[in-house]
Amino acid sequence: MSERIEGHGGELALAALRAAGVREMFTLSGGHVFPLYDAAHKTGFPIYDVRHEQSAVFAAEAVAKLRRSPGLAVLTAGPGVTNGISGLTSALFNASPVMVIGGRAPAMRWGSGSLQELDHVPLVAPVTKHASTVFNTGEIPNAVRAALTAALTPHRGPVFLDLPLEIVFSSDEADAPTAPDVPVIEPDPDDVARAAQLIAEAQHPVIIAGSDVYASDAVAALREAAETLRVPVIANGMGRGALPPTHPLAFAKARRAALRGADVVVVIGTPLDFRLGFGDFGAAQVVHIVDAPSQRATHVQPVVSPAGDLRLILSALADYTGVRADHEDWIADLRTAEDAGKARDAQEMAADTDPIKPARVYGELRRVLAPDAVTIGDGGDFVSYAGRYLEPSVPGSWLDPGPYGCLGTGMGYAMGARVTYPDRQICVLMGDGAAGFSLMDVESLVRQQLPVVIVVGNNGIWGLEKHPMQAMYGYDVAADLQPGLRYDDVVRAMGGAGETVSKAADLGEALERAFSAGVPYLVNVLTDPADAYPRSSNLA
Ligand SMILES: Cc1ncc(C[n+]2csc(CCOP(=O)(O)OP(=O)(O)O)c2C)c(N)n1
Ligand SMILES: [Mg+2]
Repeated sequence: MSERIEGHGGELALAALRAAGVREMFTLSGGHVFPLYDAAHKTGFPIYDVRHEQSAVFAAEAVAKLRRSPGLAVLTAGPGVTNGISGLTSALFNASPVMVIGGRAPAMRWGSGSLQELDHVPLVAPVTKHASTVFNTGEIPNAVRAALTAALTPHRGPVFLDLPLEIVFSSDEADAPTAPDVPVIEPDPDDVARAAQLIAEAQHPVIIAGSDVYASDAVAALREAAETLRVPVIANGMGRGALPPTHPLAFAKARRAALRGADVVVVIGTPLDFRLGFGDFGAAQVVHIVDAPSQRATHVQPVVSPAGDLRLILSALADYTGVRADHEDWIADLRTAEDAGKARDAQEMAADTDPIKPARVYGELRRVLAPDAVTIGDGGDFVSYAGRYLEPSVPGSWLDPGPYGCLGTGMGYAMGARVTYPDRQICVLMGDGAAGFSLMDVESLVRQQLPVVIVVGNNGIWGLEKHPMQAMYGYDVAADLQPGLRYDDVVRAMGGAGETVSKAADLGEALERAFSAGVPYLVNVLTDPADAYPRSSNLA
C-alpha cells in the first residue's frame, strides 16, 4: 500500500508541488490562499511576494524558463487571478511550464455573491494547457500532479487550478504524491533520416535554433549535430548562446546573408512566426524540427517536419553517416559577412554622441557583463538594440518577452532570475515606457534582498510607437512620456539606489557602481529621442 499523507488543502497541494521539484512560490497576499502560505511557512518553503500579480506570474515564468522546471505563482481569487492573465498568456506563447494556483470563492454558496466570486476557468482555459477547479480536498495532490505533468509535457506551457475556499481550508488525506512522469515523444525515424539527408546534401544549409532547444536540454545535441553536419547556426530566444559567439559555426550578424543564400533552412524548436518571416525563405527548402506534433506549422509546408524529443532528433542528426556536401566555402562566406557586421556594430557601440545613442549603452554594458550574466529585455526600441548588440555566451541567459511581446515582464523576470541564480549578474534592460508597468516591484526586490541592475533607456517616449506613427501619419498622439524623468529617484525612494547618466563618458563607471551596489540599482540613461531602431515593419 502506498504511503498516505494528511493535512489541509494547502499542505496537500504543497506536498505535490515539492514532489514535482517546485522550490518556491511567488504571490501577492489574499485570504483565499492562506492555507498555501501556512503550509509553506511551517515547512520553510520560500515565499516571495510582489506588488502586482503580473510580477508573480512573470517571476514564476522566469524560473520555469531558466531552470527548466515548473514555476509557481499563487494568486488570490478574482482580481488576483485576472491580473495574472497576461503572464499566463506569455507563458503559453513561450511554452513555459508555469503553474498558477488560484484561490476561489466558496463552492458551497456559489452564486450568492461572495467577495471576489468569479469562475476563472473559462477565462484562463484559452491561455493554458489545463485549467480546472478542484472540488475535493483529498483530490488536490492528484490534480496538482496531473496539471504539472501537462505543463512539463512537450510542447510545454502553463496550467491553472483553483481551489474553493472551503476545499483549501478543509483537511483530508491522500496518497503521498510522486514526481510527474513526463512522456518522451519518439520522433518518426523516417522523418529524421529525411531531414538529415536533406541537410547533409544541401550546398548552403543554415540552422535557426530557438527556445525549445534550451527548454528541451538539447543544447549539447544541437552542437554535435551542427559540428557533424557542418552547418552554420543562428539562434533566437532562449536558444541564443547555444553555440558560444566564439564557436566557428555560430553566427549572429550574418543572418540576412545566411537566409538569402541558403538552399535549406532548418528551423529547430521555434515556430515559423513573424520573427522568421512566417517561414517564407524564398526558394530555400524548409525543415522544421519541433518538440511535439502540435507545433508543426499549418500555414506553410516544410519539406519535412520531424516532431518529438529534440535531444533524440538532434542526436540522430549528429549520428548521420551518409554522404555530405562540402559546406566550407559557404561557412567562410558567412564568416566574412559576420565579421563585417561585427565591425559595423563595434563602430556603432562606440558612438560618442550627445545625447547618448542606445548603441553606446550596450557597448559599455558588454565591458561589465560577466559571460554568465542573465540579461532581461522589457521595452521597445531599447530592447531591440539589446537583441542586436548583446551576445549571450551561455545558453538560457537571455530573457525576452517572446512572441506575445508583453511589456511589464521586467521586475518579475528579474525576481525569478535572482532567485534562480543568487550569484550571477542579473541585468534588466528597460524602456522608460516599460518601466511604468512594474517598477513598483523594485520595492519587493529591496525588501526581500534581491539585488538586480536595471538600465533604463530613457528617451522620454514610447519610441517603438512614436516613430512609426510619425512615419505613417506625420503626427503622433499618446506616444510621449515625461522627458528626463528620474526613475533612479523612484528606486531610491523605495530603498534601492541609482543615478542618472547624460554623458556617454560617464556610462562605464555608473554601470560598475551598479553591479557592485548589492541593492537594486537603476541606471537612468538619457538617450536620444530622435534615434529610431531601423526595422522593416514597425508595427508592434
Ligand atoms: C502590455 C503592452 N502594451 C503595449 C504594447 C505596445 N508597445 C510595444 S513597444 C511599445 C513602446 C515601448 O516604449 P519604451 O518601453 O519606452 O521603449 P522605447 O521603444 O522607447 O525604447 C509599446 C507601447 C505592448 N507590446 N505591450
Ligand atoms: Mg522609451
